[in-house]
Amino acid sequence: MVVLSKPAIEQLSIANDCSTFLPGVPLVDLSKPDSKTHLVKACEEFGFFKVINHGVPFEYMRDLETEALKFFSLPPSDKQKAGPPNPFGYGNKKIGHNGDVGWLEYMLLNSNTEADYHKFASLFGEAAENFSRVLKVYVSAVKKMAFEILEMLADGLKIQPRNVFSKLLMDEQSDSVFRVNHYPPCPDLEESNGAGDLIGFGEHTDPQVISVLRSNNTSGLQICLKDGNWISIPPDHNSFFINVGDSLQVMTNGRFKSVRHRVVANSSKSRLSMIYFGGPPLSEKIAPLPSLMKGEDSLYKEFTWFEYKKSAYKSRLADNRLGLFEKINVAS
Ligand code: GA4
Repeated sequence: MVVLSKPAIEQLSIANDCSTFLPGVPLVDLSKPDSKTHLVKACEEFGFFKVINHGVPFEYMRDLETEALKFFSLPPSDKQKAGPPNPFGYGNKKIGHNGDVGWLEYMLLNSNTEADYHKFASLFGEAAENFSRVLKVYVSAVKKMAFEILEMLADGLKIQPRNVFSKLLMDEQSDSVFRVNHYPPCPDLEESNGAGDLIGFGEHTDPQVISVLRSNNTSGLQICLKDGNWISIPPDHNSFFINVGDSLQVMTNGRFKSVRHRVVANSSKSRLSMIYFGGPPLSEKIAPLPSLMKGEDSLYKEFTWFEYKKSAYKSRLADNRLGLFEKINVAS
């Protein structure tokens, strides 16, 4: 990672220092029989929750973290062999193509084709075999957990078939992404003396159906509550944090909230997060499920995931991407 000079740091935005620590974020124990009710409530209230007893062995997380850290410690010229993220590859500070920047470096992979892992790993010689192997093991375990959560959500909402959400991610053509973010420590933050937090990854909502995040024990993740206040999420390397994405908000006609979130940089510790973004096939029509409408008007115009993605890639990170697809319902 190249260390930024002072003026470069100043180009990055500062989050207004309005974050508070609230221990009230939903925690769902997946092994409990009543967890589906808690999952639904968490998606309605926060669009975000933490899961424990998720069934993913800790070694899977630890092994991938070790391999990812090895990758990020390579010289910049080696990491750049993966190519700029277009949409997959290695990125440093620049996020998307419309001028967003953050205090991080990252890799983006197509999580639906193992071939992509091999292609990525093969750029780094023999040692990369391990990377590709642990990535495959981790991603398939996390996907399995995501499918299960989506099926429990369908049960909790009392809709059928129970794979109504999970089938989108299970589809061979599912457009899912895997991201590993490395936020190096930012020592200059100490000098800013409470002036605010440097943005590691700017505020945004995730466009997909569901996102599954696991990080090391370094803080940084914050979510925005319904009242507009930001809260810091205490890290927990044994657990997963789940976000509702824009597509799930639409499918539930706004009943579930796609959570706005961001990451602030840390002055002394590096943060490593790995995120699976479960998305539908490109041709999939995204619209509120009739079984959830119960006489309500649809809040959204129907669109395909391809159309949504195309418009998302033209947007800035903080934009309200769903705005373009909202229906103006005229009361009769
Ligand atoms: C946010 C969620 C995922 O990280 C991501 C991001 C993508 C990217 O980094 O290339 C986007 C962003 C994300 C939404 C708006 C566009 C696209 C950067 C950006 C400015 C991989 C995704 O799918 O959408």
